Amino acid sequence: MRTQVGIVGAGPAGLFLSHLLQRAGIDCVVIETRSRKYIEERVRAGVLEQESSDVLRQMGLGARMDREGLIHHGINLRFNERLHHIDFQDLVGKGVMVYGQHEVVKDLVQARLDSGAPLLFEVSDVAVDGLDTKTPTVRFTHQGQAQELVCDFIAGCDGFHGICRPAIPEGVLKTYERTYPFGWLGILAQAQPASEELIYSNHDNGFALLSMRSPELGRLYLQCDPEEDLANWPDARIWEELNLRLAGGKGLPEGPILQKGVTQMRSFVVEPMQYGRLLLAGDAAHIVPPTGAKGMNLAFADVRVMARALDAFYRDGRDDQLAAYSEVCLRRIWKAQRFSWFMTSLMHRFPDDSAFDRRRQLADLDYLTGSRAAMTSLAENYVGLPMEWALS
Ligand code: RFL
Ligand code: PHB
Repeated sequence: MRTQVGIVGAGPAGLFLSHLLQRAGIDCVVIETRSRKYIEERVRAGVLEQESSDVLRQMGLGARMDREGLIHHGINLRFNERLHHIDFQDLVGKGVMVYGQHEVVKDLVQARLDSGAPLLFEVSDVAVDGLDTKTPTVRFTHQGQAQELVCDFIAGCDGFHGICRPAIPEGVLKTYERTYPFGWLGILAQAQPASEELIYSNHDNGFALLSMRSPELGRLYLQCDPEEDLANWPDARIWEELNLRLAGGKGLPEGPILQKGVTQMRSFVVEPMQYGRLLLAGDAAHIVPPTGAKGMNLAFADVRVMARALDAFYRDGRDDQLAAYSEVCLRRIWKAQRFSWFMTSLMHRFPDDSAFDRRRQLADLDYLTGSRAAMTSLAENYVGLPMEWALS
């Protein structure tokens, strides 16, 4: 098999890239180790920056999002038993779209299959080689047949645990990493969300977040131990703790819990995000803790920069944008890393905090919610910083 761009991974990065390339008239093949059902049911992120939803809409991929997604004009921060609203619309004239990542994935998969373009599920034994040649190759097994996909470029969109990043020779990448002494216990519940907009709560018992997937379906999170055993969290304890941290102990509408899981918190970046003709994007190159709601948006931003650079290569024979791919992406990625770290540090209880640290954290929140300048900065970051397309 021969293609222009071999895309490894059908998460938000790989799927969205396939649409951007198709629109530019560039051939690509997407391969995915999991089944279609699995990726369409994997509950993860829920917030699209304004520009992420705008670009989906412009590409003709936003019809269901516009019907079923929820536009939010702000968020709430809760601490010292009080709720403070941050009005993005008033502060920066923008908002965000609350629409599940798995719904985005479903829409992108359906549109790709409808177009008849190749998207292969349940492949195995995936390997990449020839990365520093003009014909990098993806090898894999599909329906029992060994396949060789010869490409001009490979897009490594295979997430944090993928095979593309480890295929880069040792010594090329520099890794920046921070782990946090807590995780998130996330639930999906058949329960009406108690608030129209998200609530991020800093409580003495730890962080909690109220989000949603629809007016009937709540998505809620509790700060927990990173190695937390779910057996310690029967449904009644989850609701009790959510009630305490989000609503002062009472009044949170409850309902059957449909899914439960624990997520580790990590900040991670590799530099550069490219080697020869392999370009990494999304979680394959960087991870943010979810408190800033940036992961899926960063994946989209990376592949927008990549698609532009590939378009310049095929259309005008220019490779300067490809050469600058990593550097251009990383400037914005580091700002999103900073924001995600800031939100994480602001909202969680750290086990080794002194009484001084705790008072300082609450003063940070008090300052933030009392200062229009500070709220504007938060709003500007949360709705999404402008795209950067070139080095300046
Ligand atoms: P993905 O989604 O991990 O997709 C990678 C795909 O590659 C496949 N794969 C392979 N395919 C072929 N060959 C191989 N060898 C392969 N190895 C792996 C995998 O099966 C998978 O399908 O990465 P991508 O596309 O970079 O997208 C990144 C996002 O998924 C991630 O950043 C977000 O989910 C993070 N995130 C959030 N992001 C936001 O923008 N807003 C949010 O509100 C938000 N909340 C969250 C989050 C992530 C969370 N969890 C569960 C980590 C909340 C949570 C709780
Ligand atoms: C979600 O809805 O899953 C969600 C929302 C905001 C976050 C993280 C996750 O910061």
